[in-house]
Amino acid sequence: MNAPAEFARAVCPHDCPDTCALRVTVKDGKAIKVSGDPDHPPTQGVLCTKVTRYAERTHHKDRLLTPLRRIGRKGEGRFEAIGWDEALKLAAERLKPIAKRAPEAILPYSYAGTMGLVQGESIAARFFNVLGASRLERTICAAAGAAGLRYTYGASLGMHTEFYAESEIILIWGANPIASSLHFWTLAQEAKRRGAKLIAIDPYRSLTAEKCHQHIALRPGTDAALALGMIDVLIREHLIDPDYIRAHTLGFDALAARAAQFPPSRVAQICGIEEGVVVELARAFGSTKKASIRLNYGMQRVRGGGNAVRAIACLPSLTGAWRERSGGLLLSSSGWAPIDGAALERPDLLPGWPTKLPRAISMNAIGDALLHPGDETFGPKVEALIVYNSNPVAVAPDSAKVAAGFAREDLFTIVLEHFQTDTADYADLIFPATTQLEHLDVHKSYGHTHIMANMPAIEPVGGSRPNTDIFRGIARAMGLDEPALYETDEAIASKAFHWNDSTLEGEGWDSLKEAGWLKLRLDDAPLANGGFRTPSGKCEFYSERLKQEGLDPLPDYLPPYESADGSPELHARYPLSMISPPARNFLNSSFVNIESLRAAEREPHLDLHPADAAARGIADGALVRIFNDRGSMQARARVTERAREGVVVGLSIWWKKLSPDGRNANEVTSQALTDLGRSATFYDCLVEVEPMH
Ligand SMILES: Nc1nc2c(c(=O)[nH]1)N[C@H]1C(S)=C(S)[C@@H](COP(=O)(O)OP(=O)(O)OC[C@H]3O[C@@H](n4cnc5c(=O)[nH]c(N)nc54)[C@H](O)[C@@H]3O)O[C@H]1N2
Ligand SMILES: Nc1nc2c(c(=O)[nH]1)N[C@H]1C(S)=C(S)[C@@H](COP(=O)(O)OP(=O)(O)OC[C@H]3O[C@@H](n4cnc5c(=O)[nH]c(N)nc54)[C@H](O)[C@@H]3O)O[C@H]1N2
Ligand code: SF4
Ligand SMILES: [Mo]
Repeated sequence: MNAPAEFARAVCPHDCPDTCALRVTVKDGKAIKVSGDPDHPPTQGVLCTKVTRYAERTHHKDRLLTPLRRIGRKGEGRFEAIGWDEALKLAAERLKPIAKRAPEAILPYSYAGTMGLVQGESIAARFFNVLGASRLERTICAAAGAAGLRYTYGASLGMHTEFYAESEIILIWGANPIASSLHFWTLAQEAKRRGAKLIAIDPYRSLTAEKCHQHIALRPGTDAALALGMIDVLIREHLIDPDYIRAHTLGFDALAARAAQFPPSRVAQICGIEEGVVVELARAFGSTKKASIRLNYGMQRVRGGGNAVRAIACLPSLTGAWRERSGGLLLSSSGWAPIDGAALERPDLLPGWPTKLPRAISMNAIGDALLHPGDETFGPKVEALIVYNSNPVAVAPDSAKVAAGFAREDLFTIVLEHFQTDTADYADLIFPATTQLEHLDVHKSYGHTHIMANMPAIEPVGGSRPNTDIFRGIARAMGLDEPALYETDEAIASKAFHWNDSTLEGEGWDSLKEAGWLKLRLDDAPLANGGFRTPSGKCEFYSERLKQEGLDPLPDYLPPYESADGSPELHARYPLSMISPPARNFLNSSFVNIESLRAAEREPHLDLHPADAAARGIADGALVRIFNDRGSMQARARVTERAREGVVVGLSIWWKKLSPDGRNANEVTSQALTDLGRSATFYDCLVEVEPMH
């Protein structure tokens, strides 16, 4: 007789703003179904298609079940199974002498494979801190926007997603929520039913853009010009809130002068849109205080991404939209939970803390970093690399260099993974990691205001272990005796938050575990009466801090590195801008190996405008080669007006080895960094496309 089915409660660990509450049906020790928790207000019982397949992913036949040692060439993917003791011993033997001689030659590489605070950077960070390893700038995704808001608001302050449902106009700006944040789309739909106007600002007619009332298809990387043009119209047409500006902002006159350089005619030219569209957009936004912007990351992956966020962030402060809880903007609520980062990561364990820290290496230039021979300025050559919660060989830009770096025979690489990814193929040792259904964790969210607890629903599959356990094991095998390395997951989880913070008063780890989630106590309209966290306490249109750093104190439009304006010569050779935003059925490169989801995406496609296709003799359905000086990839052309003229779109991020030519969009993307925040510039990329014969 089979055991009866039971539910366990979990949290979606993926890099998605929605952070859903999950119900896991467990039978005979196996997860057989994962569904959305109907009791969790942000989740409302609904999951995206990807995560309804989480049981399929967890019990997939390709799950890594034992440690593996490489027996083939790097990248070839041939391994043999070994026991845990032997694997940990091998790791320790290689790492110990490097740690002794040149600790900075050891580099962690991780991102948000899991957003969990325990399986993310707790024991891992402590381990690298104790060693004095190089630090990693974790800036692949959100750093430009975060910096833009930090200079303007003092922090990533903003609206609560739930109140978008009450907005009268929503600008969905550089965001594709139907694919990337489904629960926000539900709220936008509710607003629409109540009469709100939805406007998408996106070079591509995404799944979301096609369902909005209006779609403004600007050129990639020109958002700052559009926002400055709106500012100019708002000011000239007196659609601003003088009292809010006087009380809560700094630098209005200087901003007005800057915006005056962006009349609608110039903006139209820069963005490749009609002049009237700029004027109408400003009027629509200025017509009501219940005007909101769902700002997202798609618009900041270009050279001027930080400035663009700064320019857009000025808009609700000019119109006083912040006075309403349904007015303002949201980029991320990630910083609102009172996380105790010092307790989790223990930076005080760093050898030179707090004055002389080990060097930091940008994850966005990992290719160059791995290929660097080492010198005075760079410091020691990277000799050991430990990858967890990330798949850099597929997701990092300028992939040929990344792969060449990973292929270095003298580099010792450890990868902690669920599956044998493109990155794992280059490992010397692979350690099998547990999934969210098998380990304990705690979460904040970057799209809602709940903190959440994830309790294991099943035992670890095969011989897999939680990241924390794997790092404890390596530490023990290296003979490290720092007690913080051996704290239990539950002890770490219990101190992840400042429980005495006003947002969590009266709560604690036990009540979080008991309830599954807790809503932070926050003001409904956090900026209605000011409350910016800049040095001046105001919304800083003009930033003295930027000036002191030798940067422009006012937001400006910086043409993309790779564009007709930014690099005319390059543009003459490679006239098409390529963007590679997420495909609906993948989550970054996660889920690409889940057959049902890959089948839904079919194969790598390239969407291109009929005029661009005709000029190159490319028919719908033809195989094409996309290339620039960095590399090339192949895809199947879809000739469609979804792509605006001059822009090609390759939805991503494919596993290279599951693509017909073993390549993906990052063959052509660059390692250049954004103006603010040193973020990646995935959508600042010129290419040419030709039919394949
Ligand atoms: N299904 C799915 N969901 C995901 C992810 C996934 O891979 N798959 N990834 C997760 C992660 S890590 C992140 S960061 C978020 C990303 O999700 P979003 O923050 O929504 O960002 P993107 O999907 O990168 O881009 C959103 C839209 O911006 C457009 N865009 C590109 N360049 C520009 C530009 O210069 N200006 C403007 N205005 N728009 C531009 C793109 O065409 C795209 O339709 O989604 C998360 N959710
Ligand atoms: N061309 C292009 N490139 C992009 C982007 C783009 O839009 N276009 N988007 C960029 C963005 S926004 C981001 S955030 C990055 C994302 O890049 P990554 O953070 O690398 O995201 P994933 O590709 O999903 O890889 C996460 C890996 O972590 C593993 N993992 C998950 N949970 C655990 C765990 O508990 N333990 C261990 N050990 N492993 C785990 C998963 O199996 C998966 O292979 O990619 C960037 N790259
Ligand atoms: S990926 Fe996002 S929408 Fe899908 S289940 Fe996870 S949190 Fe929810
Ligand atoms: Mo991201």
